Amino acid sequence: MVEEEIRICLLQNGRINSIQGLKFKIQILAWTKEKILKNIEILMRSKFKEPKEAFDFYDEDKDGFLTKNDFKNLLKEANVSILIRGLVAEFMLQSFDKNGDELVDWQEFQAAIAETSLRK
Ligand SMILES: [Ca+2]
Ligand SMILES: [Ca+2]
Repeated sequence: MVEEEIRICLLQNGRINSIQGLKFKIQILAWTKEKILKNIEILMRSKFKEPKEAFDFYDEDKDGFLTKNDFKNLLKEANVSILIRGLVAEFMLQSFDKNGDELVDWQEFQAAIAETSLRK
């Protein structure tokens, strides 16, 4: 699924509050995992020397945790459309966050990154 198709789906569906919307959300999440991680990987490779540098950069308040908003900033730089950025940020937060505190610490971030080919 390409970004343009998602855009069209969004326009057709309007609000995501129905079964149709739920199906659509699942489609996005499936698309997200491969495509978004790839985009992030490219972003990280071009902008940062190592994942820790990226983590520290997006941890704006330097408290050692990434929030949903931090992920939105990351996705913005990874050229993810603003239409799906919130949804994707939510998805990333939920899939990276292992202890359920709605925050992603360095350990969790590192573990998530290790699943991609970003490994050094
Ligand atoms: Ca933070
Ligand atoms: Ca966490």
